[in-house]
Amino acid sequence: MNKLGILGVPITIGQPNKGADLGPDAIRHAGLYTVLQNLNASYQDYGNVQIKNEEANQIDQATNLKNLNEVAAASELTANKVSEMIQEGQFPLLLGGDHSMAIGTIAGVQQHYENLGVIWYDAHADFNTEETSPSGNIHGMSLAVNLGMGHEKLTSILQNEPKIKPENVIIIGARSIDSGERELIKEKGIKVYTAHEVEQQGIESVIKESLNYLTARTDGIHLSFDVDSLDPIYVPGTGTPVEGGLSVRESHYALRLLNESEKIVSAEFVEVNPLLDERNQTAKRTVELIGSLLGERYI
Ligand code: NNH
Ligand code: MN
Ligand code: MN
Ligand code: MN
Repeated sequence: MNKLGILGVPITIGQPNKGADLGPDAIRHAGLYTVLQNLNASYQDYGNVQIKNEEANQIDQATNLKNLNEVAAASELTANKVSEMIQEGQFPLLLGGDHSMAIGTIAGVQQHYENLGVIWYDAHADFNTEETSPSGNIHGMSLAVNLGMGHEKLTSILQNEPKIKPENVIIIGARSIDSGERELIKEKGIKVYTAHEVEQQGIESVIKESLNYLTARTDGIHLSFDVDSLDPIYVPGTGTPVEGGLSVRESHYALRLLNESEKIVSAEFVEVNPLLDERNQTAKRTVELIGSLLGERYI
C-alpha cells in the first residue's frame, strides 16, 4: 500500500442529527494513530476539510432536498482534496462524517481511474433521488448521485459525467431500502447482497465473489463503509441504526479479505456520530475495523 493519507470530512448536514461532524476527531481520539503505528504504517494526517455545517434542515419545496447548496460546496472541497492526495501518492483513508461525503470522495478518487469500482457496505442503499427520497436527506442519495442520478448541483461535482457505472457497484449488508430505491436498483441492475444473503451465503463467499466480479471489470475499488452496516448493539453512535445488522466478527473478516486482495485503492468510514454514542465505542470499533482493512491480524 502507498503511504496513507488521512482526511476527515466533518459533514453532518446530509442528515438531520447534529454530531456527525465530530466523527473524524472521535475516530482519531479512539486510538487511530496507535493502530497505524503498530502496523508500522507511514501516514500523513491532512486534518479535516473545512466544511460549513450551517444547516437549515428544511426541505426546499422546489427541490425536495435539504441543504443542497451547502452539501454541494462541501463535496467540491472534499473532491479536490481527495484528488490532490492521490496525486501526491497517498492512499486516501477518509473519516466521516455523514454519508453525503461520498459524493465528494468518489468524485475525487474517480479522477484517477478509468473504471472505478465501489463496494458500498451499508444497512441502506443510499440510492434515493430527490424524486424518491422520503426524507430529503442527501446522505440517502450519495450512491445514486455517483451514478449520475439526482440534482445537477450534486452530479456535476468536478465533471458532469457519472462517476461510476451501475455494473461496477456492489452493495453489501442492506436491510432498509425505500420503495423508490428498490425500483431504481432494479432498473439499473445493481448487485446487492442484502443482510439475508450475507447470512445465507456467508461473508467470505460474498466478499470473494464481489472481488472476483469487480477486479475483472474495474481498475481500482473504493470501499465505502457505513458503520450502520453493523448491528446497532455494536454501533450505538450512528444516526439511522437498523437492527438485524452484520456482526463485528464478520465485518473484520470482510475487511481482512479486502486487505489481502490488495485491490482497494481508497476507503471511507462514515456515519460515526459521537453525540449519539456511549463511551466512544462506535469510534473505537471503527478504528479496529480500519486496522483490519490495513492488515492488522490477531496473530
Ligand atoms: N433511506 C433513508 C433516506 O434516504 C435513510 C438513509 N440513511 C442512511 N443511509 N444512513 O446510509 O433518508
Ligand atoms: Mn450510508
Ligand atoms: Mn475517470
Ligand atoms: Mn446507512
